[in-house]
Amino acid sequence: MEEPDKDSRPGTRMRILLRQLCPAPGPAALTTIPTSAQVAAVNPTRFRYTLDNNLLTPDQRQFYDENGYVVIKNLVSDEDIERFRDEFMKICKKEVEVPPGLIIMRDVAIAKSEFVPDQKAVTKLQDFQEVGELFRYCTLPQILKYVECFTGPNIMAMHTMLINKPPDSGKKSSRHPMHQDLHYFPFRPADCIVCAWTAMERIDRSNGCLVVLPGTHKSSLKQHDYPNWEGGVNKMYHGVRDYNENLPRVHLVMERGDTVFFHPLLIHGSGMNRTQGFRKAISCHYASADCHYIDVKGTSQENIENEVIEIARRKYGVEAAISLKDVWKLRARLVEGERTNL
Ligand SMILES: O=C(O)CCC(=O)C(=O)O
Repeated sequence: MEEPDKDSRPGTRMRILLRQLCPAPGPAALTTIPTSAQVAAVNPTRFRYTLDNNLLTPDQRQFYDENGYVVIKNLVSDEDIERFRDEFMKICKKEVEVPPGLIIMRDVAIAKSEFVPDQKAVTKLQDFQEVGELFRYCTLPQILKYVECFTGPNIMAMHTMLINKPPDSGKKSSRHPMHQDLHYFPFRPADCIVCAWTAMERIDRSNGCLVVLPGTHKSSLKQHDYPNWEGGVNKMYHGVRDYNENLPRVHLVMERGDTVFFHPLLIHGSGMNRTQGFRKAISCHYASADCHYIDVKGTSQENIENEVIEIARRKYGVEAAISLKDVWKLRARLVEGERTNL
């Protein structure tokens, strides 16, 4: 006999339905806003942002609702982290063949210096969905169990990164400007998207930990641009144009294996790496497969759309019209449940 679909649990279905009806506010939110009667009818729990699969405690759910992030200690084993690190080093040293979709990014301060085939030249690997050894991160059962609390049971891995923050060259370009990840995403609703970010070593203020502005996930998507930094800014590192700089900041000090799950509207960034080591973290943005693509033309996201399409054209030598949705459809991978939409 077929097992009943987890999605058919009334609570789960209702929350997903509610999120389809109720996108995060913002210029690019295109679906209809429910009436208060609809909300009351389909919102049976007191938590807006999480589903219950007996994993997050009520306190953790409350914390996420209020702050937009939750840190889970010691979620990824040393052994797995060593494997990710080994694969990363092999890619840097060109010891393995890499798939065409992988983007290898360099720090602006290093990009123009003499090329050395090791990690010094690489600041970030992006879109590693075809690198099996790294993509294992996105399929780790203990991560997916948490992800399900945010996305429901049909889970897509949408965007993957291994960030290798280099020692700052003195130009402060190792910083990551404060931003909302939703700026990069042409899919909604925002509440069905979550980032898992795992520290691959102890990360604190000395080597550039994540900095978050708690509660900003409740705000709308803001205009992003390249910040006007004297020492240069890395490619695609857009920052929020205006935000209240007086809002309290939290520096997330994390040990190796600790994982933070955060909402795509949470304003966050990371500081300079003042040490001589390369600070590593691995991350994946997940979304419910029930999300839908939106057209970002005419919205604040048009600038990133143009940039991403230009990069994809150059990378694949595509002359024909290619849309942002095409790029994302190519990246996206089902990791659990059914590929219903995305
Ligand atoms: O790992 C970091 O330094 C920040 C990463 C980040 O926020 C991003 O790439 O969106």
